[in-house]
Amino acid sequence: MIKGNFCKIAYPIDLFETGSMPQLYSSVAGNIFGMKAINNLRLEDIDFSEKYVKSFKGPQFGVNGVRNFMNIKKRPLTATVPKPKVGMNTNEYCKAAYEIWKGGIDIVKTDENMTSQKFVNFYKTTEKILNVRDRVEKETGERKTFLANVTAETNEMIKRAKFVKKCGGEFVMIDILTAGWAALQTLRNECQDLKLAIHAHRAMHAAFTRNPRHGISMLTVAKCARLTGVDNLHIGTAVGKLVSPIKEVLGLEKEITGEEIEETFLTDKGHILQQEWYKIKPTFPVSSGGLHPGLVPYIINKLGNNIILQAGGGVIGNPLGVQAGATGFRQAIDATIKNISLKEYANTHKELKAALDKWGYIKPV
Ligand code: CAP
Ligand code: MG
Repeated sequence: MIKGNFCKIAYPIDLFETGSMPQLYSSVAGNIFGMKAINNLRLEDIDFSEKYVKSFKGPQFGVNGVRNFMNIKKRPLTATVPKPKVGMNTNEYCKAAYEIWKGGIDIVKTDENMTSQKFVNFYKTTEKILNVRDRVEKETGERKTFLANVTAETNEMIKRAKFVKKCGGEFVMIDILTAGWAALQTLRNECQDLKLAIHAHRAMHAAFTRNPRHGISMLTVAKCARLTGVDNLHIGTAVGKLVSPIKEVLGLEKEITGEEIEETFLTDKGHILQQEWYKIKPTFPVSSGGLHPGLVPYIINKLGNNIILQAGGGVIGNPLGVQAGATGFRQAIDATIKNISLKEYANTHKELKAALDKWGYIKPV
């Protein structure tokens, strides 16, 4: 079907090797992008057939599974990446993590480019931080978790995932696009046996998702990530520091959490195809990138409670310190859920007040 600048192409299933994400991309997003005959081309979406969907694992835990092991029933989950992104040594990193958890955040996340540099060896840091985690859980009586970034050459990545399990972790994190689909599939298979959940960071996506006239949409990436089996996926904020239009963010949320997606192709709601997800579990949407407490009400009002809210600089940069920063971020979520304005809540919550005095309600431009 061709309509204006859009066309829909149907391929027979036998042209594809089921259960192979790399083969799909080599087929539908391969040489065609380099053809001299075209100036611009954009892959907006793919509608997967039942047979194809069922040839992938999907998330092992999904939204409910993660909520269950974190013992958090309804509110959004909270996460913080210690900043600066790289440069802190293991002790400095663990100290920040202690304060983040202690201040009321559920998840400490690794930054996408912190893997195993010489100042922050993966094995040493993972062992130490999960001990810290155990201590904070005892002190607070709350479940806490660590997203250990295992991104590396594939065999090394699997070794790191096994180590996370050995140290008592629940999660591995992977930069799905820089590691590649095959590496993600291998990790997903391994995590089945290890019973580990997967947090997917999308670093590099904007290199090919950002140009509306050329490349591959984030929707396509997100569908493939859910199909392959990531439990958490970054979807943007609409108000943060990174390009993420609200229409796209809402479309991504719907696609990775829904059971049956209605077609909005060729409408102003976005070029989304119908999709039946069969028994593939929903992936937890992560909203992140330039967030601080003042932006929390906007995001919860738009995306609802079934999200993971991540603030790095917006927690660490609190004038009262890291622990207070974590507390202030939680207070912004508590206030929003209770339907109390941040301004009013800040009268009796000094950590939130300090954050609002610093950042107000500013949306990064
Ligand atoms: C956020 C973040 C994430 C981005 C990625 C960063 O930190 O850790 O990598 O969210 O973008 O390094 O920028 P801050 P996206 O909270 O300090 O901004 O979520 O859109 O994939
Ligand atoms: Mg980051």
